[in-house]
Amino acid sequence: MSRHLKIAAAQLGPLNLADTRTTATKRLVKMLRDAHSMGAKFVVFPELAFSTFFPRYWYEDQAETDRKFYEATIPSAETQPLFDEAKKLGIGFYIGYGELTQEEGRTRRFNTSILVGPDGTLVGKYRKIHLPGHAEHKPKAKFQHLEKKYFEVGNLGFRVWNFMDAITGMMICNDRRWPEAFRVLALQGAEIVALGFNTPSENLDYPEPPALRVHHHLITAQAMAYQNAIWLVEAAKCGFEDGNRMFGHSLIVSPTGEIAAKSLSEEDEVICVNADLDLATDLKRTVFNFAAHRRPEHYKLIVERVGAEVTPADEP
Ligand code: CDV
Repeated sequence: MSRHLKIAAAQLGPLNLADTRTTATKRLVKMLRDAHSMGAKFVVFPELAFSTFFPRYWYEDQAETDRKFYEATIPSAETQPLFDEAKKLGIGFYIGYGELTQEEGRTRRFNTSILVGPDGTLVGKYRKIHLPGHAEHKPKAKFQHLEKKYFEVGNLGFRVWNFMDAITGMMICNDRRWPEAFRVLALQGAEIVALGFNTPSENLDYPEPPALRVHHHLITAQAMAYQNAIWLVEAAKCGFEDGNRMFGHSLIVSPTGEIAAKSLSEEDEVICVNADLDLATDLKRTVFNFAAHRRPEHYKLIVERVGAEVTPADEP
């Protein structure tokens, strides 16, 4: 008898600057109930799920951003209803938020996600490691991508937890483009990887066709799921946030690399799959039997070198 877990991705449509945490939380609670009615036991919500995607804006006043966009406590009075409802329904969840914390004697800010168990306990925390974008103001650009200004690089590493009888890891948005991150989770036995994202439909740096951006999102999700024999659950925040479009395409990908469910809208939408956690067994026993086939002695450059350097071999 194979093990199953009903998993949902709860995609959030746009949150505008004027929307409050309370508004966001109401919509998250509504989707939690929708997921429950589909039989879901584990729900994945997006990155930075309680506010608009604020790294697109330049703010001079850090105190203002701290107040508007970061959570000093999770849950807070405004976000508590989500945690209460999940506990009442017996649902475990992943959610992303801007974390404001006092550590090492100073104020620190991270782009964070947590795993909350169906009994309401905090099971795991992840702080985003691959921060895209820039730290400096680009006044001529159509919009900003200031994750390097607003967050520090995560300091908790890529870890997994025993969560709802499945070995589960977390990532956030841009991490999904980095194979190294997936492999580090897979080497710890990950069966599920949960990830929330906010991806602008337009490229800030050059005029890339929006369809190509979706294509890259889909091929990386399918490749990472297959090459690591994991269930991959990715939930978007999307639609037009004060006129700034982000794509949807939330998805659940099986360890065989097949898209088991995908959202159709750029609004609040829940997708759900009864995931067979044992579907990866044959892959892990054969082609992706890491212990039998990996050759880390030939992968040393992966950890020794950060940027690419042209270093041709000097012999045939
Ligand atoms: N929130 C993100 O990390 N977004 C990036 C964009 C900037 C490319 C992403 O990888 O989707």
